[in-house]
Amino acid sequence: MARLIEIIVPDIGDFEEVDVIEVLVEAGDQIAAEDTLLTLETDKAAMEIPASEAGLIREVRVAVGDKISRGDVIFVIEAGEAIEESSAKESVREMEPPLVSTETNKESTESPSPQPKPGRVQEVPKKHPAPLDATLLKPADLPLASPAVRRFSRELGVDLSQIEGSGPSHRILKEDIQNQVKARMKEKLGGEEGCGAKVLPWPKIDFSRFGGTRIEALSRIQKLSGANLHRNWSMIPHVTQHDEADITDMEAFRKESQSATAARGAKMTPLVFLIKTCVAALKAHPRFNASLSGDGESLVLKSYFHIGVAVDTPDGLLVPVLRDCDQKSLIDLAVELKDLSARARKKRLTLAEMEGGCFTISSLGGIGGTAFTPIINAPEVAILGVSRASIKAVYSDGVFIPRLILPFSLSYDHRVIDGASAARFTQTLSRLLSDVRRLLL
Ligand code: CAO
Repeated sequence: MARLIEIIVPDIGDFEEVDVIEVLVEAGDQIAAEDTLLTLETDKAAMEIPASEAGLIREVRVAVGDKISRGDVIFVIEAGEAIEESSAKESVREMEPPLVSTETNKESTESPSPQPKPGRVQEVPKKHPAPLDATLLKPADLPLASPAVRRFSRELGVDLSQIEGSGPSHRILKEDIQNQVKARMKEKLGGEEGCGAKVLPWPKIDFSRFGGTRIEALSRIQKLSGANLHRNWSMIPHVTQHDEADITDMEAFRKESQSATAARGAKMTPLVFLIKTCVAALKAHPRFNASLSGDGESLVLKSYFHIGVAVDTPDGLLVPVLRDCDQKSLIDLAVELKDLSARARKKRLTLAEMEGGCFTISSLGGIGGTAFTPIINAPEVAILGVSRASIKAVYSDGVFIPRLILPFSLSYDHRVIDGASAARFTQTLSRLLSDVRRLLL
């Protein structure tokens, strides 16, 4: 059984003409007991006014900026059975029966009020229960600021809860709001310190204006690796050190070892030697076999040697990891590489086979090119890009001799590795590749 009840401002102490700074409900809202209806503000404090009964808001007779005093009607609510049971209180004004009728309701206020449903609204009895109880008034959980400052923040759309006040007891001052707005604008423009550099929105272009087009969706792997590459490229300060190695002797040995490798169904490629060489270089330069801690405060140095190898698949790039490469022979590694790359291309790798890497090798040597800048595979701190070996004339003892030269490029995280260390690392690689017997030492 529903009843219409006018909610009036209770005794809020010695205050008259108090500012309404927030109205949190509107006509048609269903409210529960103790839901905050509005926030008032005096010169000294802000107060929330909660409902003491559940019901349906039929009329809102107050708006932000209004000044209200004790006895002013602020809401009309339609309460249910529960209301009848509670005791009558003086903060509820008796309503005349016409207010119950729809027509009278319409005239009584400009704010739209939901039509009472036939049969739901009853005649109003002489005394009403109180939906608003002055004892429920509570200080609003608002940051300390004067009404003028609050008004100013509302005008500029600044959320006071985001501001640390610089006044006494962290009171928010007008200057704090101005500084917040300035900081936000600077942020949007890229900041003064960024020389005005800002990230422009991605260009939206209708390419069909210039000729025929066709849409091809990215594969799931491309999307996943794209997101990783984007993060790594934009978050890691990359530097790439280019170097080369004379692999003439290594190439002779590689060819010699081919039949033994073939006997196990695999192929001995320069990449297999590179895996072993990288392990030796990581042992000599432990900072390359490390990861930055999440907070960037320390390095996690690893004493295991798991090498990731970038594999080009029809669906995108995958990086299976060969574990404990320090404990495996060249032929073992060749066999494992063949298996992992074949399964990568058939989408048969498990997640476990793609994690735990210490260092990655990306070899484009089978395809071509003289140098490139590989992107570090976070949380690793370096990656080796390998290009195609070719015969070059090398000046030695007064003559030019033909040698097979392998170009490679080391990208490293400059937060962890400095340039001199990177040059030393690539020189170690170069020395080892030039004389692979050293790997046995
Ligand atoms: N210089 C000259 N020849 C090279 C070479 C090099 N650096 N590296 C490989 N070769 C030769 C091999 O010896 C092989 O020769 P044969 O056909 O005469 O035997 C041929 O090139 C093809 O090698 P491969 O590609 O089959 O084998 P691999 O061990 O070198 O590489 C794999 C295996 C899986 C890494 C490779 O197939 C692959 O997918 N590479 C692409 C990686 C990639 O896309 N990286 C870019 C990522 S973005 O950073």
